[in-house]
Amino acid sequence: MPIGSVSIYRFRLPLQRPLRLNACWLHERQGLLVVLTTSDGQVGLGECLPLPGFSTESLTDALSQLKALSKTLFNQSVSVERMAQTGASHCLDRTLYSSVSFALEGASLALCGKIPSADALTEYCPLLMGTRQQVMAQLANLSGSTEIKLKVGRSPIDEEIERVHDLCQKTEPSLLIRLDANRQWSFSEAKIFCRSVDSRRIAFIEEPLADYQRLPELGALTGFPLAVDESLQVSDYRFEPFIGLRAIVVKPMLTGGIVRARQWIKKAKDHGLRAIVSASYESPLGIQQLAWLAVTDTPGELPGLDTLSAFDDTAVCHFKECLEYGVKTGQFPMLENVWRSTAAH
Ligand code: OSB
Ligand code: MG
Repeated sequence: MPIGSVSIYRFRLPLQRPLRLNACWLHERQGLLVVLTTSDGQVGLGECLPLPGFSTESLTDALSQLKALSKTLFNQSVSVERMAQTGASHCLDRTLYSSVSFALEGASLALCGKIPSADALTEYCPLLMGTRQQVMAQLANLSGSTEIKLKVGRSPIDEEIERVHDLCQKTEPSLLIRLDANRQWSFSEAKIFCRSVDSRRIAFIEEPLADYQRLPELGALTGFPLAVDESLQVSDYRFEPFIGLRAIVVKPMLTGGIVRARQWIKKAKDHGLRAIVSASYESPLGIQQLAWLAVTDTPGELPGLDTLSAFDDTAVCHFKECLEYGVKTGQFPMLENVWRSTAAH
């Protein structure tokens, strides 16, 4: 089905408290809701939400690209089916920002009836972060998860080792821990860490090394279970399995959109690796689309979608209501309309 019109709305979602992401502090998420209407009047929603400190593009970059695209979107050769199948970059024959692909593909998949509009109910991997006390408090609220994820890499290495020991001791031996150091360690710090932690309790550690190209060397030296995450964002990243590599963590908002993410997932499986769908602090719309992807392409894995709890609850509820009303009426109250374009024919 061809596209009849494109509308873009700007939104803000406040976080409950400032969130530290690598070098920057985030107070709210700002993004774009992209509304595609097909020529027969069906509405599909997608979200464009670059993550400061991680995405290469800014929101302004993404909006300019979306505006520049709208003529191409109305070409007769473009259909939501093709976009959902081959990816937005391929279908529109140009290199798109990751967040732009995510939005166009999310809206197209919804229009093709692939992504259900109700919550794709799924369990996710609980995300623990903060001080030792905060982590223990978060742990007390959990029930029955088979894996949890702990952010490391922010305190001196001995303290991080202590935190992990502590967590191992306070939990059942059957519970596996995913760790994530977001490239904060030197090779020698990572080596000390891998040799001091009981690897039988660790599912994998995501990207421990600042010098990330040395990950295979760390695997060969320690045999510690490892995962790649940020590496998938590098456009010329040449994926090669290596000793120790267990999993690929895929963040569709950052790594080229939903269709590209599906290719990464397939590649991981072909190499006998785990593939984990993971969030980049999307709105409830993006999370629902990621949950659909996880249920469809990585059944049996707990996706890393424990990020909605970082937002203000009331704002999340309002946003959900606004989406529901908008799909029915084409109006999105509380959102600022910043662009609208309609096919000439
Ligand atoms: O490094 O995995 C990360 C969220 C935003 C940016 C980077 C990361 C994350 C997460 C998401 O950790 C939650 C998860 O993967 O479980
Ligand atoms: Mg990570």
